[in-house]
Amino acid sequence: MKIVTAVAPVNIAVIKYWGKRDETLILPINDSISATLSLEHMCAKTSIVCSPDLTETKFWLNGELQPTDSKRFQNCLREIKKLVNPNLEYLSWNLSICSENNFPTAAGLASSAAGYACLVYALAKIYEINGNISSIARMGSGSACRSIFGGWVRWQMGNTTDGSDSLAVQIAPETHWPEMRVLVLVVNDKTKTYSSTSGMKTSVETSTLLKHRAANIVPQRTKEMITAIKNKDYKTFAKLTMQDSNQFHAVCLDTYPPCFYLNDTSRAIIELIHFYNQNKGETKVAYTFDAGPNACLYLLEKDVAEVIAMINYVFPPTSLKSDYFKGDTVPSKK
Ligand code: 2P0
Repeated sequence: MKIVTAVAPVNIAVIKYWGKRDETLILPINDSISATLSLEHMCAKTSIVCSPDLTETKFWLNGELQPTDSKRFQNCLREIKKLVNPNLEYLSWNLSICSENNFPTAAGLASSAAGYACLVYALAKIYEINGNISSIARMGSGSACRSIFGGWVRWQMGNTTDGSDSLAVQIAPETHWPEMRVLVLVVNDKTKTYSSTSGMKTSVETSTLLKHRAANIVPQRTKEMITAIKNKDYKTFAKLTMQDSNQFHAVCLDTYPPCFYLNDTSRAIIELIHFYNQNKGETKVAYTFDAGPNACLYLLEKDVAEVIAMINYVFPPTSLKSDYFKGDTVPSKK
């Protein structure tokens, strides 16, 4: 019998992935960049048992049995098995896979990113595979390829049709910008109304803004973001992060029918951050929102206490779930 347990944190994109050119292989229409959070807070944890005594492969997520015939799960398993030494005696044994998230699942908090990164990493450990497994994690969920690495990570869209060059690379390690922090403000921890997968499919089919973004905006913005991260240039990093979040949500509005991920509280947070930065006379906080109303704030350690105090003042604990406020360090340990 073989047993492996792995942990993978979520990643929060500062240049957003939105739109696929290949739905099956999960190939994106643009590059994206994110930071992987540290292991203490928002993580998926996956344990895998591989044994000749198991009569079938089973997969539990947060205590609920999941179908193992899903295309994404099967694609990951198949691609991992392609890399396994065919003489490995336990290659044909069944698996018992148990995965848990320590934060709300499918609430627009990158749970599938952590989940598939963790699953693929644990499978690679069980089968003793080395090398860049991010392109396999990508087949589980696009953003999962970025959680394979700690620190600052770029998902290169690649240009092949087989997806072999669509993988994640580390821009800078977790030690690079130790003052950086992420605050996650949970506005709503319910499952989101429109899944990212179907939302981005409709965007690709209907949004002309998305085409303009992928062709004319993201390539240059990606270069500028990499330079800002490498130089630890917070002001430029923050502006690009907020602009990219806003353009992603503009694409969601340009989608027909539109996807509304932000709510009134999200918009109030955006206004508050701009008001705060303006009053401080410099950029202190950057917001970014994924496919849900929850805000992720990137800021430097020295500003965390004042920003938390301000948020608690403007949004008293009854309006935001303050018990979910997380102070997290990025970049992280892997
Ligand atoms: C991102 N998001 O870059 C963007 C920003 C949501 C908004 O990656 O269909 O769950 O599994 O590839 O990875 C969410 O997309 O979608 C996402 P699939 P995924 O973080």
